[in-house]
Amino acid sequence: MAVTYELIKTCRQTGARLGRLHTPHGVIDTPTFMPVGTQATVKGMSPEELKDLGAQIILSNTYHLFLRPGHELVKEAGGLHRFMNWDRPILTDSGGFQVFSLSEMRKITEEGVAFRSHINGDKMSLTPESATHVQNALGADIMMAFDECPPFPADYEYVKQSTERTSRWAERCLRAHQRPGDQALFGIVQGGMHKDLRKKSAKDLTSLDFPGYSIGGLSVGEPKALMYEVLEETVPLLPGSKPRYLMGVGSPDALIEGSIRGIDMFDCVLPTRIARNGTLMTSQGRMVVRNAKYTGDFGPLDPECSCYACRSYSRAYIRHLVKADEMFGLRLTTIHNLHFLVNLMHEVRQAIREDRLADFRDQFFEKYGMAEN
Ligand code: PRF
Ligand code: ZN
Repeated sequence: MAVTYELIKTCRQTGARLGRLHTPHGVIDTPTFMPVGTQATVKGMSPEELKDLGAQIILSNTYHLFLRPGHELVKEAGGLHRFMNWDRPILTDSGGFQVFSLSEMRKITEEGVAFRSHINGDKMSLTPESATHVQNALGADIMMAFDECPPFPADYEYVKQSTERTSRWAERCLRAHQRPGDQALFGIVQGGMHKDLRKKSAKDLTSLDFPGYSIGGLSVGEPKALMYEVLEETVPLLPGSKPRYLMGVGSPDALIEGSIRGIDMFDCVLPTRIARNGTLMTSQGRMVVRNAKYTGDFGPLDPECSCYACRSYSRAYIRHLVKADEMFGLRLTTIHNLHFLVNLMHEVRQAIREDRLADFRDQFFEKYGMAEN
């Protein structure tokens, strides 16, 4: 078996799950946050730095690696792990989301998606079969079924057609999968914000018996309260013996609220993206280090943080680097934000272990402030 989920315990205060994912490249403690390495690199970070801050798994993208440098080249290099020198677990997304957010002139049919490359305009296509084969060539420990993430808002009839097509695609992905022995293929539940469509999607996918389930189609512009509502309706439809992955969600508040609702895995570009414009996640909430008030501030980014940046450099210095567009500044802010989320999940797991995740949430929000939107 490529990936097995071991449930250690559930939090008596919240029902959140403490577990372990066993993969060919090692164990992942869950709930976990996965840093995003879209183009076979987490922007600015070496694999050693990622390990030092505690990352146990990273995510990469089929869409990007398919377009450049091509999955055949990655396969020739010995697979994605060898190509990028990361020997811990990797998860690849299927391209079913990126093709909709990045490419132009995409056309969706029962067969798959035809689109133009956002890099050079070339005509390309991805189908359930080709997205699966590209991921087989990349060789990640966990791969995703090819899906469509409907926009928000979208009308009911469109979401219904789309969700049913995603179920048919999921079955084709399973049939095309060439390495079930060492790569786990997760199904993706869609259904927009509609309870009955989520139900149908979960039923279709669980009947196909995937080794894990993702929840897609959330964090697409809907209010957070609605996302939590849909989560509460969807998670109970998934088997307790399999891992659950909430795709594209990575704000600190959503990591805690998602864990409370039974999610085991999260990913998001948020920490790395905002780091590159000088925004930090800290125990006291978001902080914009470019702000003039930090000009002569020789304290660390976050007094409660033990990351490399906070141990060694001041707000004043990092502010200077970021304002001067120095690469090292972006590396330090990225290290800090990733450490912050990886460490947050460590604290979430400890709170589950001790049956006090609801208390932890309250304490966290008291300092961090209430979540945006
Ligand atoms: N599908 C896939 N990847 C995703 C999503 C999805 O719905 C989302 C939605 N937030 C993020 N990444 N394949
Ligand atoms: Zn720090």
